[in-house]
Amino acid sequence: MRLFAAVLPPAHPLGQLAERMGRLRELPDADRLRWTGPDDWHFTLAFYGEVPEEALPELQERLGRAAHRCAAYELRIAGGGRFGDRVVWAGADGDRPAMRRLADAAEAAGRRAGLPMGEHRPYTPHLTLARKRTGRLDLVPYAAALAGFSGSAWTVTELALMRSHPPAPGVPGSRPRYEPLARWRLEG
Ligand code: 3AM
Repeated sequence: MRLFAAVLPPAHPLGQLAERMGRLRELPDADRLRWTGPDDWHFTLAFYGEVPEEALPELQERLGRAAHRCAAYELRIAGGGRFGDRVVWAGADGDRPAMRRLADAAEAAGRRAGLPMGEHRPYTPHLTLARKRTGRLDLVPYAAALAGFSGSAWTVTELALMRSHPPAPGVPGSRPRYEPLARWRLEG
């Protein structure tokens, strides 16, 4: 099963972001992007890829330990950016060093559980809002429309293990569905 670790923002900041996203969806060519919605929104901490069933108990055990070591922290959804011409995302402000420590701990949990984690990349906290479908599209105006956005702060108190169900093959507009499998309180 396809798994990743994430931070799930609460309803209020998600609603604020949804309101701002209205502006982005009015930009020219917005229909050439595949948009995500508040039900999907999360900050990925670490991506585990396809995890065999038998590796799940150890991954959960390791994630539980990671959450035990990491402290709760303040976060807000703020600003935004793009990954090249592929992805438009909203960013995070607040205790970013604590977010990075949590992401590092989630990545280390995967590695210690024996999962092939790939190379370690610098962590960019982001919440994916849209992905390009096809062709060339300048995403700068979308990122610019998020400049100055700052949602309400909240305290991140949990780490979630998420399952990603792939989109239905051959169904236009079909999106992956995300399901929380387990959550742990941050207790460090
Ligand atoms: O929602 P975001 O974009 O933060 O991009 C994928 C998504 O994160 C990411 O994992 C999350 C759940 O699917 N993802 C998918 N394939 C990936 C890969 N090969 C990946 N991240 C890193 N490497």
